[in-house]
Amino acid sequence: VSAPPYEGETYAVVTAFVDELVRSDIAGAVVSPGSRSTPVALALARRDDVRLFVHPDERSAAYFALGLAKATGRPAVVLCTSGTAAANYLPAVAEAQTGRVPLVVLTADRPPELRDVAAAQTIDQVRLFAGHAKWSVDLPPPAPLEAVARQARVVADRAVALAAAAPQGPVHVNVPVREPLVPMPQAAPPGTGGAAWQGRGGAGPYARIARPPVQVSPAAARGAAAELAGPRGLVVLGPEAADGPDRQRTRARAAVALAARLGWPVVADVLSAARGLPGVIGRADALVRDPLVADALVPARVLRLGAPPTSKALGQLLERVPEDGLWLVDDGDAFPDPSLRARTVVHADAAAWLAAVAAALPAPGGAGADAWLRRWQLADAAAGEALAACLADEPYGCEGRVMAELGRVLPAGACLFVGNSMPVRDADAFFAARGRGVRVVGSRGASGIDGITSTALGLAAGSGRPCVLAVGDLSFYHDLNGLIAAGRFGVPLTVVVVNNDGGGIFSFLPQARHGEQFERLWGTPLGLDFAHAARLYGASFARPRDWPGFAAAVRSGLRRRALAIVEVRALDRTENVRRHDAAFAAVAGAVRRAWASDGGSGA
Ligand SMILES: Cc1ncc(C[n+]2csc(CCOP(=O)(O)OP(=O)(O)O)c2C)c(N)n1
Ligand SMILES: [Mg+2]
Repeated sequence: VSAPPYEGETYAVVTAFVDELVRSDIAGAVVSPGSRSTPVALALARRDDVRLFVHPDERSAAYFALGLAKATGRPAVVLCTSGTAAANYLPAVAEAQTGRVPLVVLTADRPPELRDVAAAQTIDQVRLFAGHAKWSVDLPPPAPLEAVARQARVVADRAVALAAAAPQGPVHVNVPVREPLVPMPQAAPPGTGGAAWQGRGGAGPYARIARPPVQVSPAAARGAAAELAGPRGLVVLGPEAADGPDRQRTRARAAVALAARLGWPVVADVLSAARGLPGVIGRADALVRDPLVADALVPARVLRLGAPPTSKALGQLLERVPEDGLWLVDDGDAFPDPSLRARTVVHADAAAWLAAVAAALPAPGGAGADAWLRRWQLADAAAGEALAACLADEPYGCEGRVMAELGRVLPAGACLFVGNSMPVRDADAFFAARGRGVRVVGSRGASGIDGITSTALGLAAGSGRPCVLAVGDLSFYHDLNGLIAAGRFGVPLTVVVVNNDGGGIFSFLPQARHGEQFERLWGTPLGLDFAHAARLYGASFARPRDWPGFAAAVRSGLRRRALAIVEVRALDRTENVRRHDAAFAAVAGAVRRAWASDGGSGA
């Protein structure tokens, strides 16, 4: 194989850097237009083994990359030019750090001699995301030095490996380049043929950065098993880190298997891969809102994985676990417990640790579920029936029922991306698609209402599955720009906009009861007609009038394999609070009846 043409030191070094990113296996690259980023953009675009998305809005672009990474668990690359373009990445970078999403952020920059001297389109980009990034590197400008080429390759390998390592997150590589920014073909200087410039032989990376799982010693597993085992325990699975669907499933199954050994119920957040697995409690949020029901469900010991649960009510239940009773298992090095009550935090490969502890426990007795397990299971089943009955009577526009309907309509293997504010909470309470392998994904790191549409489009592009986004009207407005990705990249997405004309969540908060300036400051009705957004971005648009019409619109959106917007005109926001209360009251009644008619539940 003959060496590629030499195009000057900038292209030689930048091409080596990009070659190494690709060899390290990335989910794709999202590039925004600009001049200073030209060498990196061109080097990426020349690769036919990289999925390249050219997105004109950097804020949306970074969120699109976030979605790509969420779909696959592989780091996604974003690239922009110098100046405020780079600053537009901050929201997605912050979400990537807090939500554990692997991202490699590349910002083109002026070389050092042009910084802080009023050069055009130049801001201080060095460590721009420090505090939000796992690693910040300011590369030297390209030079015809072998050490510089080696460094470019090593930094690329380290960036991808570090982003993907638990806790997954963003790394920032600031890339200064000098003019000329376009290729300058010339005779290759001697010594540019080796591994530094051309890469190692074969397809592998220049530096293999390995992190084999640490084995859990049998003694440590026995110790943990002995301490954990006991009555009235609970395994709680929160929102997943973005380490890919395979690892998420493996971890979820390992948690379920350990719980079976312990004889404990498993409670799964809607954003946990365990939701929908057989026997897993999916109605905890609705269950523990009632004080009397919650009293009967306070666990004596808890093993928690993932991020803190979406459900505030469940979080409050966990605050009642006795001292010494709360264990966390964290794949990374964090202390993800805002209650500050965890007694034991295990930093380990969670799946391996769970399996080792399960193996150290005796097989379950087979005497049938004990009273505690049975109490949870009866309650979950009763809650499911009560919610189904209650929602079936709800008029068109009831927000909770939107989620219940989606549970019926989504095909097996589909993805549901839930926006922040009420959609994720309503999905936690009301979405059920048992046993059909619907993957539910959200962005609960920093829980912003920005970038939701772009993240969903990135997820759709990366997963290749049929995807539905459920999003509030303010959140949808916030990232209208993101819709451009659907048509540009041919990414199909069905967007269900739950339009309650404002921030529905605030009606659940004390600000609503206080009342002063409520609509002006929190309700914030925008009065937008989203049909115009559909027209602008070439989407189909439907505004159904009843539930059969809603189901038909979502199905037809999915069949269309393009951008489809389905707007649900929701009930009044105050009415929405009443209907939530009524549904949860129905659950409480049903659970108490179920327990009363079952002597064995012990409640
Ligand atoms: C970027 C950002 N700005 C502001 C907020 C605060 N916030 C939380 S929920 C919400 C209202 C969201 O309204 P909508 O998307 O319509 O959802 P709904 O509450 O109606 O379900 C706001 C402004 C936020 N989380 N993120
Ligand atoms: Mg709203």
